[in-house]
Amino acid sequence: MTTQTITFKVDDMHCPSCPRLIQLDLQDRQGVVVANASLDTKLVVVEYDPDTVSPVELISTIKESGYTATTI
Ligand SMILES: [Cu+2]
Repeated sequence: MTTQTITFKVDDMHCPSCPRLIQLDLQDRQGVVVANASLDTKLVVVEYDPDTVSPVELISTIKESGYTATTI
């Protein structure tokens, strides 16, 4: 499996629960290897298997958690 890494900007993270929730929901998604969200930088870094999940689906997952992700 060759993984890829993508970084999203999520400006509406506002407290320490936000990155935790985003990480947990992403890691529940099939194809996500590692998700790291930072409240300080408002960045979410996701390592994923491009054969299983797409960047658009990752954005949808973050949206389902209640946040808006933009590609940077
Ligand atoms: Cu929060």
